[in-house]
Amino acid sequence: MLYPIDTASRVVLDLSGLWKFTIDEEVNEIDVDQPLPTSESVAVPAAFNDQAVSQKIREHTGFVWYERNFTIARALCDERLVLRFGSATHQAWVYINGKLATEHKGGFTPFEVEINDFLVPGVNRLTVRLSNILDHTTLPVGNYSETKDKNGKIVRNVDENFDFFNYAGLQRPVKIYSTPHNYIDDVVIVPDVDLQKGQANVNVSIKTGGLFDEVRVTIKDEDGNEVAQATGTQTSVMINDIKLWQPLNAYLYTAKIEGIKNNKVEDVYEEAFGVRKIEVKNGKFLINGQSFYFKGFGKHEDTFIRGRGLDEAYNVHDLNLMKDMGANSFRTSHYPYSEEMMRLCDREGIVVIDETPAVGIMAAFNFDVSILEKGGDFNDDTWELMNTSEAHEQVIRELIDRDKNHPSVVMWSIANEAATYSTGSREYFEPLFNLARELDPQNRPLTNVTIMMATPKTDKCDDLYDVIALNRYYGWYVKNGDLETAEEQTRQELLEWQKKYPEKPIMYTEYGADTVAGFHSAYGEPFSEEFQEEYYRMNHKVFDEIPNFVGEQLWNFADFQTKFGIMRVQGNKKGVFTRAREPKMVARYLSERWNGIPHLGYKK
Ligand code: GCB
Repeated sequence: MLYPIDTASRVVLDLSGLWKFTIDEEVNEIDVDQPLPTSESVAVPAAFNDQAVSQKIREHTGFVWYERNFTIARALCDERLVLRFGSATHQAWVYINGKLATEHKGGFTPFEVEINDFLVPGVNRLTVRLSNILDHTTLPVGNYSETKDKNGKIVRNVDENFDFFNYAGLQRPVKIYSTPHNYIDDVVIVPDVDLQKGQANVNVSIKTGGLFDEVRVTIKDEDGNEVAQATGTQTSVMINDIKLWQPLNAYLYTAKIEGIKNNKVEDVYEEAFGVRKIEVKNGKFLINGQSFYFKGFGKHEDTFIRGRGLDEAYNVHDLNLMKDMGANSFRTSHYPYSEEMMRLCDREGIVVIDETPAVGIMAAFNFDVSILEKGGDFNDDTWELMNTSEAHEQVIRELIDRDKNHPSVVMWSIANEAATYSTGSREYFEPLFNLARELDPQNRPLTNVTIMMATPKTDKCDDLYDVIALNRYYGWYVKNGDLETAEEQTRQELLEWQKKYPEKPIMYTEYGADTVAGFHSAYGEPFSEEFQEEYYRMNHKVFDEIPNFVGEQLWNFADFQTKFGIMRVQGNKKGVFTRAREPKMVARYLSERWNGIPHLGYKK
């Protein structure tokens, strides 16, 4: 799906700003033919939860309503008009002037609908009903229950099967864009790079709506100079003397696509792309033929007041903090991030592991590896309880469709910490891995980010992963505070993986320790800033001994909000930065380490 941009043939109207808002108490039915009966305001894009200063609203589970009016200028009325949501969390029903225009399930991917037939002259009313319910059919997974209060009213409850706050609402931009009635619908760009010759054969496939006599593709360099041209909807162009997209040294070409009818350019769209080659071989992760070492973070879209709402100032600031520390990459833990962030990463040369919202596919959360050590088949009911295949398939389709052209995306993460050690996991995952391989036009590597219980002995799906990605908490959830034993356990497990799969690169996608900013300890006690640093030093010592260990993405970039629970005080404190992005003590050590490790060619 194309990102909406202004071009010579397209206009984008941004519906960000203040909308009307109400939670649905499910007492009186909301009549979509009437204006929403509320005087509450909410800002879009942002989660609704923290805006209201009301516990009832913040913790509301069920349905909420958004509404605003819009007017289409006369000059655009004859164009094709498309209403597009960057996301709507987690399920949306969209009404225009009281008529249902579209529905969408899944809270982190865009969707759109042509609205011409719904419009009236003058002021139009856009109403959105949203659900933030998560259950065993959705991604992420929630444990859903319903009770009745003393008046017989339904009380809905979601116990999140994951460790982040269930922010919801219209958290990404809502836009209307125009196109001519003959239009460019999608563009797929696949650069086939010959590193020796310094050339790339760039395959460009274009999907159109309506009819063109001809479709023209012009490739421009960063200075706007034309470097190649071709015609056709399935075409390829050769670029000589290529400038590669490199980590932290991005170069973006632009494909200008023109749909021509009666010798007139009717529609124009421009898509930026990078020329780069990703390979996994001999235990290495290669970018442009050189071994890449991942240095960075698991993150969250999580800021004060906005929740998971898009904040481009935070995005720019976060990437600048990363660059300052010598980091080069992050994972979109635990859901697809905004398109604006993906475009920024393309521009900045930040390397991204792009993750689906498949988190919580596990019946019982546990870090206790010992229960598996008895051998034999292990069944924790996950694959009987969970019914997420359909949602998983849908989101793999939508994510790859959305992000397929981004040079920053170097690998897909199919899930975070699913019960891949449990009987039934293989039957669940194999078709999903096959689907992702079939769908990605750039054939990127795939991984599943594994929980501690998925070891070389117990993981039933590990042969499907191109890269072994490990979330490990030796010294924190296991052997808390005992870094000596943790070091041994870390070493032993990494060596076991390397032995089992000598050709697969191994990386950490999570490791960390909750740390209260300002808490110090002469004894390196857990939760102190000293412990956080010692914990990372221990891990890094082991990483550097393992030849096929190709990356360290720690948990987490910043402290973030979670649900309440005895394990969390004002959220998860594993940040290297506080939620306000102030560095904890460990940031200096990490900065020294990472600035000393080259992005490419560290472990040859
Ligand atoms: C994990 C999860 C992550 C949690 C983290 C923690 O394994 O993937 O979502 O936040 O552990 O801090 O417990």
